[in-house]
Amino acid sequence: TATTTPEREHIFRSRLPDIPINNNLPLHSYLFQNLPEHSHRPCLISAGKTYSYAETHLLCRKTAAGLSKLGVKKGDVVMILLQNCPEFVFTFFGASMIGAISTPANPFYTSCEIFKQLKASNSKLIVTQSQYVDKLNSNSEFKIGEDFQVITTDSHNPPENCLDFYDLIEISEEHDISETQIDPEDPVALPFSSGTTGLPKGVILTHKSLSTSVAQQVDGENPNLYLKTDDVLLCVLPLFHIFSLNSVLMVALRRGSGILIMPKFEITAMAELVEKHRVSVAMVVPPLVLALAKTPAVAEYDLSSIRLVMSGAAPLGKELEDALRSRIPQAVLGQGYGMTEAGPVLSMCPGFAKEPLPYKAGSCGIVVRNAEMKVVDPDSGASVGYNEPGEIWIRGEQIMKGYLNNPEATTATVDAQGWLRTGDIGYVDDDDEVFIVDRVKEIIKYKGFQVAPAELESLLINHPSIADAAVVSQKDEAVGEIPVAFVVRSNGSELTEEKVKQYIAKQVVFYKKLHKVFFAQTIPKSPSGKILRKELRARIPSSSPS
Ligand code: 4UU
Repeated sequence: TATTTPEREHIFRSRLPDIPINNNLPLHSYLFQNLPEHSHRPCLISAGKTYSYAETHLLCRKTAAGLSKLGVKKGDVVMILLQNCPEFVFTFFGASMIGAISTPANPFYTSCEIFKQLKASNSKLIVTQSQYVDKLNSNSEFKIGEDFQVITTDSHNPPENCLDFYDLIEISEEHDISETQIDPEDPVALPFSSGTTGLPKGVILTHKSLSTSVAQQVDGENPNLYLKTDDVLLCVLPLFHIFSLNSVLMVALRRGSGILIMPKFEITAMAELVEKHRVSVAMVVPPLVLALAKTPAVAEYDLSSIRLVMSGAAPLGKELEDALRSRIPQAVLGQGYGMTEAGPVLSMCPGFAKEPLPYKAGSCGIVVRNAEMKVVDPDSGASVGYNEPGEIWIRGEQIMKGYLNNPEATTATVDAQGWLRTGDIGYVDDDDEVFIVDRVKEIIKYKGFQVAPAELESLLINHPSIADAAVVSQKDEAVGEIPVAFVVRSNGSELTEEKVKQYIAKQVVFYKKLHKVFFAQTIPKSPSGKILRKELRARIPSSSPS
C-alpha cells in the first residue's frame, strides 16, 4: 500500500546482548590487560621456541625501546614485511607502545609493489628478513640507510646497510620507552585494501577500532567467540592480512591462549603441528579447508584436538564444509565475515559462543554485538528487511577511521551517519543469520587474497602496445576467483597473450598474475566511463571440462 510516511529503517543487531566495551585503552594495554592471570602460559609457539606471555610482553617492550632509539616517534609508520614469526608480533606491539603505526605488507610482493606501499604509507623503516633485502635494493629513488632504514630479524650479520633486530633490542633497556600519550582515536595499523573500487589504499585502524573489534568477538559473559587460556590457535594465515592479525593474534592475546605460528602453509607440516601441539582452534580460508578435507595424507594425523574451525575471507561452499565436517567431526565448523575497512569483523558464527546458538551451513553467522547492520537495496537506497538481498552496510566503533590521504574514497565508503558500505550483496534470514550471495565491488579474491583490477589495469595501460584494458574475475574451483584481462591492442600491434601475461607477471605477486588475456576491439563502458565488468564477465567462455 502506498504511504507517505518515510520508510522505516531496518537495522539488524546481534542476538547476543551488547556488552560494556573497554575501548579507551591503547590497543597493547587492552590486549595485555589480563596478563598477570596468564603470564607464565605459552603465548607464541614457533619453530623450536616458545615464548610465555611475560616473555612476549617483555620483547614487545624492548622492541618499543629499540624503535624509539632509532628515532621512531608517535605517528610514524613502520612497514612489517615478514612471514609469520614472533618478530612480527614484537614489532607490531612495540610500535603500538610508542604510538607508531604498523603497515603490514606481503613479503612475496615484488619490489615495485613494496615501494608503492612504502611511498603511500610514508614509512621510513622496514622490518624484514634478509632474503627480501634484494628487493629493497633495486629502487633508484629510495636507498636503504638514506631514505629508509631496514631491520632484519634473522641474522647477526645483517646485509649491507641493514640493522640486526636482536642487536637493536638487546641494547635497549625496556624502561627506555619514551612516555607517549596515546589517544584511542590514534591510528595503530595501516593495512592496505582496495575496498569497493580503485587502487589499494591505506586503511586507518585506530586503537579504539581494533580493541572494539576484539571485544565484540571475545569479551562479555557469553563471548561470540569463546576462547580459553588452554586453547592453542593455529596461526598459519598470514599476519599481514587483517583476518589473521585480528581474529587469530589479537583475540588470542586478549584471552591468554597459545598461538602456534607457522611461517608458511604446507598441509602435511600443518597436520603434524596440529597433532604435536594439540591445536584446538583453527582459523582458515576455503582453499585451506579444501586441503584439509581432501589431502589423503591428512588422515594419518590425529586432529582430534581441534574443537573449532572458522573459515573466512571468501565464500565457503557447502560441499567443502561437509567434506571437512566428515574429517573433523568433533569440531564446530562455521564462518566469520570480515573486511579490512570494517575493522574487520562484521559477523561471526554463533556456534562459537560460550553458550552456542544454532546456526546453518553456508551462513556467515550473526552480526557482531555492539554494532548495527543494514541491507540496502542498490536501486532505491532503502534498507530492506529479513530475507531480502541487498548491499550489506555496517556501523559501529570498530570500523576504520578512513583511508589514508584519501577523503574522496573515505566519503564514498563511509557515509555521514557512519555507515560503511561493503560492496557485498547478502541477506539476513529469519534467524538473524547473514548470507553473502554476491559481490558488487571490483575486488577479485584469489584464495582470500585481494586483487585490485584497477592496479592491473594501470599496469596494462602503461604498456606501449596496449590502448585500453579491463580486468575481471573468473570463478575457479580451487582458488575461488582468478584475474583475467580484456585488452585492446594499439594500432598495428601484434602483442600476444603470452607477452601480456609475462609483462604483468614480472611486476606482481603470484596471486595477481593474469590467467587469461582476451583481445577486444573496445572496452565496454558506461556513459560516465565506468568499465562494464558484468558484461565482460559474461563474455568469458566457460572453461570446457577436460
Ligand atoms: C564470503 O577478507 C577479509 C577479512 C576476513 C575476515 C576477517 C576476520 C574474516 C573473518 C574474521 O574474523 O578482508 P578483505 O578486506 O581482504 O576482504 C573483504 C571481502 C569481503 O567484503 C567479502 O567480499 O572478502 C569477502 N569475504 C567473504 N566472502 C570475507 N569473508 C567472507 C566470507 N564469505 N566468510
